[in-house]
Amino acid sequence: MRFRNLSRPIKDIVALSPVIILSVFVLVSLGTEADSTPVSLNGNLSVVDGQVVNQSLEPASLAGPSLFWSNNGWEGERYYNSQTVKTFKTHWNASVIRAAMAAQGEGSYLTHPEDNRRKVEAVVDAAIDMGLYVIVDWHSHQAEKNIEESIEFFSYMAKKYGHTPNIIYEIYNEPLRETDWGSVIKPYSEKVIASIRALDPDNLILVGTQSWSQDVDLAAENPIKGVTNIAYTLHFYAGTHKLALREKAQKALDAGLALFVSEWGSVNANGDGEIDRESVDQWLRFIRDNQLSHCTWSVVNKDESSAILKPGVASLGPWSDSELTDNGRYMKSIIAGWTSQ
Ligand code: IDC
Repeated sequence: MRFRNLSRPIKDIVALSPVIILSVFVLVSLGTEADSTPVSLNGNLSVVDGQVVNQSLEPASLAGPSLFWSNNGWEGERYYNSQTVKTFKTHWNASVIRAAMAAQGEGSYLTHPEDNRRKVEAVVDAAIDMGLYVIVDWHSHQAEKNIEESIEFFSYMAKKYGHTPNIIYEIYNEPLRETDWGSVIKPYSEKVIASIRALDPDNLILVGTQSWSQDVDLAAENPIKGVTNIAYTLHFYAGTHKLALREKAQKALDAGLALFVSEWGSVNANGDGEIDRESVDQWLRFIRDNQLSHCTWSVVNKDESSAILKPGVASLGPWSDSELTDNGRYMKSIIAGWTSQ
């Protein structure tokens, strides 16, 4: 009745307003759905009571691939770009990607810092653009020998990317078996962590553990104190590492350590050999039960069974299943089926 004095077009609009409001609501929610990314859903990661959690303090369980060593001239460097990140986001449903920046060997950061850093930055920029978490990993087995370079690299990354929720620092891929946790790895880690924390107060930092990131029990007995949002890396290769390593990991979890599986393989520890599906199943159950995150080795077309691409595959993705190795198809099914929370 009150509409009687309004002109006809206005009356039509008023009469249709519930429909208009509903349509706008549907469009906005569709838009939000389409725009949602692992990072928009989970936000800042932190560590609470030995668990990596998202912004709502729910356990965050990410899954994705690890790139191969980034050395100049090695097989893996060509995957350090946005096309690769896009492929993993769009076709593999990955929530995280790991850049294994070579800090050892020919053509690594030690001799070619800018080249290697630029490759990592291309991956980080793409991950930020697409809403993925990204691990920047100091891929070395002897990081304590080059602590100055490590501090230089992580300070640069923290300054440039520390304000984003995306970045995760992995400060030491895999110390060797004889590299002592208490007297070598822990002091190295404390110094690198301090340099990151001076520029980035809160993003997640992953700390490598003795014996190729397996002796998490040693770290649990003597953990790093006085810094927040630290998790320790647990690496396994399903063909080689089985129940004994899970028992060690369980001990560390029981002691309150937060763990992060930043690298694992379905094959043997040398990156080659048969896929061990039974062992992978047991490991994935462990990861699921403890709501850990994981990245699988590796994005490369090298002739080894842990490579996800067949030798000779030149494209940077998206890849057809026939371009993937057996391990590649297997890892795709695992990652694509994982949900981040
Ligand atoms: C391996 C690669 C292999 C390369 C070798 C060089 O698969 O092609 O020749 O590095 O050292 C790790 C390491 C990772 C290894 C991988 C398989 O983090 O760098 O990659 N692995 O051996 N830890 C356990 C296994």
